[in-house]
Amino acid sequence: MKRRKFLKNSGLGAAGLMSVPLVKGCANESESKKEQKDSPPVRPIVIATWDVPNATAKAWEVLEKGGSALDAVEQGVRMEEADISNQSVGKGGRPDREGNVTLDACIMDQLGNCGSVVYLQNIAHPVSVARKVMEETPHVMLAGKGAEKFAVDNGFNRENLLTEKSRKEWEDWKKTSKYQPVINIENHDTIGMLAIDAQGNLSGACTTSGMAYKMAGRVGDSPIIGAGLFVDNEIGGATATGMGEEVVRTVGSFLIVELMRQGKSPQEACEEGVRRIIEKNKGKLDFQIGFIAVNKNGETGGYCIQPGFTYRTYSSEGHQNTPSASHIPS
Ligand code: SD4
Repeated sequence: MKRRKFLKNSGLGAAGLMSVPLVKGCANESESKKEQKDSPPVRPIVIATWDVPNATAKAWEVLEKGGSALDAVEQGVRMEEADISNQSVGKGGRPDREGNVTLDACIMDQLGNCGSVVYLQNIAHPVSVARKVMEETPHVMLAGKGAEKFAVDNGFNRENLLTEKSRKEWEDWKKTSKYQPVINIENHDTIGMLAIDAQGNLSGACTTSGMAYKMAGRVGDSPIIGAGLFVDNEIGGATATGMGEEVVRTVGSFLIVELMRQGKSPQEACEEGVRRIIEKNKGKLDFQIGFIAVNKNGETGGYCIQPGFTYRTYSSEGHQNTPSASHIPS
């Protein structure tokens, strides 16, 4: 679909979507028309943590073809899961301290449905397994061996996710075994993605191999609904990257969506989310957290503790990588 046609459809999608409840709820037709005029038009957009142009381009391609936000975020983050040069996500991810690559991911749609996998091994696309959990099971989260079995039963192939590069780095790390989470790993880290489609619906996904050389069994924020990701179709969505333990402690993404519900802009909400983490840590800030958010109007924001975090957006206005404002100045 050509961009212009897509935009036209976006507008039509918005009008179509909004006319039903407005006509129902209004006393007369002119009131309904006024409310429709006052409602902001749908603004399809994709936003992702870090500079991941292939991922956002893929998600936008899905939206441009009239696809759903849910398909867009799944297809988008799969690009990073498949990219072995990204050692924080999917195949090629850095292992835990025992040499096992263990993946975490979640996905959430416009109806509040969600699915998640934690400590998943040998399966390259955890986000798609998370979607299957959401769509095919009565549960929200599957872990470890059970998640792997579920994936295989549903047609996913088992494969070795530890690349030679990640294995060598792990062998080197074992010489000192010093656990020191790295801030802003090569500007390429956990990927969280949010999208709004032409119908005005919001979805999000988050996927990671977690902190490199973590303890065996450790799970971070990324697959935890409310912590690493949260979407409320009436309000907006948020997602996180960085030290997962700190995001879990503040239920960061849920907090940011609730702050937007109270009237904060996505930028203000991300800043407040980071401020809460800073407050809890009383000045000890030797770690990174980055939040991004989008509201129902397609406005975006991002904020982090340490300089160096960026996020990428793709909309009808074009695509760009934006350096996030940070608590600690650059
Ligand atoms: C985690 N938030 O597992 C993820 C990983 C990450 O920098 O973003 N690492 O805690």
